[in-house]
Amino acid sequence: MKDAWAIVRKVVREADVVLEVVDARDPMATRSRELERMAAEEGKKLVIVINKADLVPREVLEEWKRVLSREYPTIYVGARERLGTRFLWRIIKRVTDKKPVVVAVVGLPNVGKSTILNVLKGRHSVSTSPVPGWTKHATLARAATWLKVIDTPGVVPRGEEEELAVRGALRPESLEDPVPAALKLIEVLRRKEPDFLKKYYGVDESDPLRALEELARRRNLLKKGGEPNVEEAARVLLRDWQSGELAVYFTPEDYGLRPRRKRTKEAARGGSGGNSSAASSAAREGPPPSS
Ligand SMILES: Nc1nc2c(ncn2[C@@H]2O[C@H](COP(=O)(O)OP(=O)(O)OP(=O)(O)O)[C@@H](O)[C@H]2O)c(=O)[nH]1
Ligand SMILES: [Mg+2]
Repeated sequence: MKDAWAIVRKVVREADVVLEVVDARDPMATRSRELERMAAEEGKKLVIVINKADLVPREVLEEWKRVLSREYPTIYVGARERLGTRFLWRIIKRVTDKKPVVVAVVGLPNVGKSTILNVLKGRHSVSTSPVPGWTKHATLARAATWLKVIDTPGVVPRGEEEELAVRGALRPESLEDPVPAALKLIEVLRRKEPDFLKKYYGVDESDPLRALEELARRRNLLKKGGEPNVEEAARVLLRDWQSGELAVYFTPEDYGLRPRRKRTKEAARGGSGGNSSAASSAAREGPPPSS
């Protein structure tokens, strides 16, 4: 959506606090430096809300919270299941004394902005969907006498199509050819969970393109002549990633970031810590770069 950035800028100007929603499975890749810069330029307080907490273990959420808190106040919630959502209220009150306060909910497509507005509103007020780019307009809701919340359309960061699809920010249908994005997704997810295709689809095939073929065959996605429809298989994969069906996630260490930890036995024994080399090699190979 071309004018999403313009809509978001206007809303950020009207707001006192900006909630930047990111996906818990990969907060680094789904944050937007551009949005963060915009909030700073407009002189607005920004809070990072890590959403979809139900898809990631609590220790990893805590690690992300610690790492991101170095830059912005950060909380994690599972908006759909109403997990930890009382922290939304608390953090808004913590960052501003202003009453009434206007809060803008911003972020990439599909991270759960509209779901968060509904949580604050206390009932279903705006529609939500696993289809990225669902919300097209800014919508204001009064969540309390002192709190107005504005939902915004997801902004698409500049970048390669494949990169965006891997972040769940592009609809697979909108890609002319979804196969390169699916191949990229396979590559990225395999770094984290080498056997995910076997685990989720029963596909045991190391070559990524052949894996898509096998997935097509298993799902009976065939073209007229009977050969596997790899484009459809690619869409299945991208859609499952966007809908949270594939619960693969990344940790700060995958980005070479070290959350401060309590002293572990290993660290006490080994001084510099047992897994620092694993962390730095993960950083070298790198999951999807952040914007
Ligand atoms: N697992 C999980 N899914 C969630 C959570 N919050 C939202 N979702 C799902 O994520 C999808 C996108 O949610 P929306 O609230 O529509 O996301 P959005 O950021 O408003 O998306 P756009 O309007 O496209 O920018 C929907 O299928 C939601 O049900 C959550 O806490 N956990
Ligand atoms: Mg929305």
